[in-house]
Amino acid sequence: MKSLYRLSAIALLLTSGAFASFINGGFESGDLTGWNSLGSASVSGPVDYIDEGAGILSPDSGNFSARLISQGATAEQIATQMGITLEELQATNLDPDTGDPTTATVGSLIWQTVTVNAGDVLQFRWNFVERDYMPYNDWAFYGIALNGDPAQVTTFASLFTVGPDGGATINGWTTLTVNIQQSGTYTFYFGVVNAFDEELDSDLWIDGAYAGDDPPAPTGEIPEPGTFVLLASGLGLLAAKYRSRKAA
Ligand SMILES: [Ca+2]
Ligand SMILES: [Ca+2]
Ligand SMILES: [Ca+2]
Repeated sequence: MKSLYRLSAIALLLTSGAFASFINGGFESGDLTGWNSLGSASVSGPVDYIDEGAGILSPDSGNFSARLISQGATAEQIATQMGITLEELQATNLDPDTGDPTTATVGSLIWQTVTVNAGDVLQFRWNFVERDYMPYNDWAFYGIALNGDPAQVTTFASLFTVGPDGGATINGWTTLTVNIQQSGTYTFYFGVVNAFDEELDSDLWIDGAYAGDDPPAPTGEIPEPGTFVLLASGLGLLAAKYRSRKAA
């Protein structure tokens, strides 16, 4: 009886095309197995940024991390993949002086669809390497889409905060945790884009992607930046959208 139940549970997972946690969330297959990608996204061992004055960056755990370079796909392709407009993507990174959205040119994106229960968390380790200077405010973001809806996109690293002056800066490995308040099939996106031009690329490294109720304890010296509560604000946004549509 138990095995029958298990079999039907597996069949259900196979039909929905989503799994209860990330496949290859630590990228230790040495490739992007389980992930989809757009642009210059791959899996990497240590990278030498010494020529740019930033040092060597090594994978957070194991031998590999995902390395996304802000090249290869247009910002429009990236926004469309997440179900949002280019303008909405650009509005996730406001100019620190003027408050205007930042023009995005090219970048890369990875994503995976996972079934998540209420009370679970999305957790991942990120490391942003900025290799430009202001006003070329390259940025990294994650997106969360529930049941195929447009993604709610949040910027978690920008050149302005990591290293606004000339030369490259490695932010350091950091944990980001998101509380999931509603059960469903989620697509989680991680991306990085160039701002204004396509000259000096910034990189986003991702490792340890986890979705479930027992996340590994954060490691490293940098404290986690806080826990983001998703759907409360997401639903608020949706409601606001419907309201404005009705008014228009
Ligand atoms: Ca790894
Ligand atoms: Ca810089
Ligand atoms: Ca750049």
